[in-house]
Amino acid sequence: MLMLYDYLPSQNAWKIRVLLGLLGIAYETRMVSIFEGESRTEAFLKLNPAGAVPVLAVDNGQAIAESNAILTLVAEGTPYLPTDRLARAKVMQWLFFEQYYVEPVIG
Ligand SMILES: N[C@@H](CCC(=O)N[C@@H](CS)C(=O)NCC(=O)O)C(=O)O
Repeated sequence: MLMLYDYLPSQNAWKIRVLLGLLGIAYETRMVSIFEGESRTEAFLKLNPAGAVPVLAVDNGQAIAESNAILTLVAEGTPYLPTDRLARAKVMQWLFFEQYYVEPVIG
């Protein structure tokens, strides 16, 4: 079962929740109190050395961080991540746009 390390006010974690929900993928949630230092514990830093949510732990114990990397992992093989090169690059265009122009302002 997928495990999402989450923090409810996080817009980056929200994106993961939305996609998992749209695809009907079952997952478990572990809340991380980022303002209480839970994202800076030794255990959490092993999951994501950047000390931030979201993190998605997959079945084999590996974990992936960075919301848009998680989105592409989850979206692979679905219409949300096309195989056509140009269409796929267009998805990447908006994912990079979001991280550069939108996310820092909200953060
Ligand atoms: N670029 C990262 C940003 C992750 C991020 O900044 N997460 C925030 C919550 S939205 C966080 O966990 N901050 C805790 C900290 O930096 O200590 C992503 O897209 O996942």
